[in-house]
Amino acid sequence: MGPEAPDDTICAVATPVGEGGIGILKISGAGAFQVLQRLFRPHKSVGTLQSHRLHHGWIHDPESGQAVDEVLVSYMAAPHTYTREDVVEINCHSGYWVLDHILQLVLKSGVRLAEPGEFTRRAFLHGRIDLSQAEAVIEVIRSKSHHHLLMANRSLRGGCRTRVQSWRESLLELQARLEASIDFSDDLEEGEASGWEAWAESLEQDLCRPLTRYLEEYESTRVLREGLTLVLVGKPNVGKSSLLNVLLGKDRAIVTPLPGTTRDVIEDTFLLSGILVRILDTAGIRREPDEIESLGIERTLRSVDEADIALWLIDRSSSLTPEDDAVFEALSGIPFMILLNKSDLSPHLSPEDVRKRYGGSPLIMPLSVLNPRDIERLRETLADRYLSRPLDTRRSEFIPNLRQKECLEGALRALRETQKLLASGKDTELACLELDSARRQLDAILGREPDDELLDRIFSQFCIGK
Ligand SMILES: Nc1nc2c(ncn2[C@@H]2O[C@H](COP(=O)(O)OP(=O)(O)OP(=O)(O)O)[C@@H](O)[C@H]2O)c(=O)[nH]1
Ligand SMILES: [Mg+2]
Repeated sequence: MGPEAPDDTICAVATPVGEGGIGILKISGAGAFQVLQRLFRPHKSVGTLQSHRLHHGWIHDPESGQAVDEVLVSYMAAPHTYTREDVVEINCHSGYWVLDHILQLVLKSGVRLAEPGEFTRRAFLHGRIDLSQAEAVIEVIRSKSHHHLLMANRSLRGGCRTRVQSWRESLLELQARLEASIDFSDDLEEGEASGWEAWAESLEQDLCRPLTRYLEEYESTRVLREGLTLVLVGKPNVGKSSLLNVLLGKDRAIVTPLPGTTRDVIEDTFLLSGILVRILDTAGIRREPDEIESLGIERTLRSVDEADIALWLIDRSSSLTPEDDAVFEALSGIPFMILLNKSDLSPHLSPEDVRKRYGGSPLIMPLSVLNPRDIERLRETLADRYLSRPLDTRRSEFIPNLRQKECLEGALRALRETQKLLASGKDTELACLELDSARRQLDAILGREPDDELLDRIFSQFCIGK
C-alpha cells in the first residue's frame, strides 16, 4: 500500500517573494472554500461564488473588519483542479507585507502552511498525475532552454507514462505466457518458429531493445537537460576573450593586445540551436607565468576538467611555441576542436602544420573572430558535431531522468537475467520472478507503489507553493 491521500487543507504563497504586479496565494483542501467565504467580500454581491470563474473584490480581516487588499479570486471545485481537491487562488498585489498579511489570515482560519511541492504531491496522491509527470513539473520550472522545455513537456503530457505502461503490458503478457507454460517444445515442422523462439524474440524486440535505446538516449541527451559546457583555451593573446564576446553578443570580457589580460575564469551562457551552452573563458596558458597568472592557469586546468568540450585557439599569424604544446598536454582526456584564429592576418600556420605537430584526429577550423561569417560557421559546426544527436531524440516519447534511468537499468538487468535462466535449462519459475522484478522497476518510474522516503526525496526539490 502506498501513502494515503491527505485530508487537511494547505496554503502557500505561489509566487516569488518581493515587489511585483501580482502575488498569488493558493489554498487546497476541503476547507478552502470556507476560508474564502470568511475572508473575501465580492465587489458585487453575486450570490454563491461560481466555480472556475474569477471574482473581483476585497480581502478583509474578519476580526478588525479592515480591508487588506483588492483582489481577484478564483474558486475551483474538486475534482477538476491541480490537486483534485477544492482549490482557491487569491491574486493580490505582490508586496512582502500584503502577501504575508493575507497568508496569516488564511493560516488563522485553520489552514496549514504547505510543504515544498505539496500541491503537486497531492495531485500525485489523488492520482491525477503519475510520478514521472510530477518530476516533469520540476523540469518545466527549471528548464533553461527551448529543448529542455519541450522535453519536460513531453513527460508532463504523459509521454513517459504511455511508453512505460506499454512496456509493462508487454511484460505482463510475456509473463502470463510463460506462467501458462505454453508449448515451448521444439517438436515442430522444419522452418517453423517454436513457441519458445517467438517468446524469446518478443522479449528481445518489445522490451530489451527499446529499453536499451532509451538508456542510450539518457547519455546522449544529457546536454538537453544540463546544457553543454564549452571551455576556451589557448596560450595568451590568441583571441579567447574576443571569441567569448562575439559568441555572447556582448562585451563580457576585457580584450587587449597585451598577453595575459584574462586572469580568472569568466563564465556566461548563450543558446545554440535552442540548447543552453555554458562557456568558460580562461587565462592563457604559458610556460613561465607570474604568481597571479599561475593561479589563473590552475583555474584554467580545473575548467578544462569540468567542460564537455574545449575550443583550443591558436594564433595562426605567428608560429607554434612550447606554450601551444602545454595547452595540448592540458587537453588530454577531453574532446576538443582547434580554431586557427586571426586568419584575416597573413598566415604563418596552415592546418597541416598543426596536424603534423598534434596528430590528425581533432577538427581544425581556420577562422577570424572578427569575421561574422566565420562565427556563424563555427556555431553551425558546433551544433552539428555536438548537438545533432541529442536533438535527434525529438521523436522519443520521453527522455529519462537519472532516477528513471536507474529504474530502466534495473529492469533491463532483470530481463537479461530472465534470458539467461531460460537459455540454460528454462527454469520458468525463477524467470518469472525476474520478470516480476523488472515489472516492479517499471512501476517505480510511475510511482505505482511509492514509499514516503522516495516521495520526500522528489517533492523536496520543489519550491513552496507548487
Ligand atoms: N586581427 C585579428 N585580431 C584578433 C582576432 N582575435 C583577437 N584579436 C586581437 O588579439 C588581441 C588579444 O585578444 P584577446 O581576446 O584579449 O585574447 P586572449 O586569448 O583572451 O588573451 P589573454 O586573455 O591574454 O589570454 C586583441 O587585440 C584582439 O583584438 C582576429 O581574429 N584577428
Ligand atoms: Mg582573455
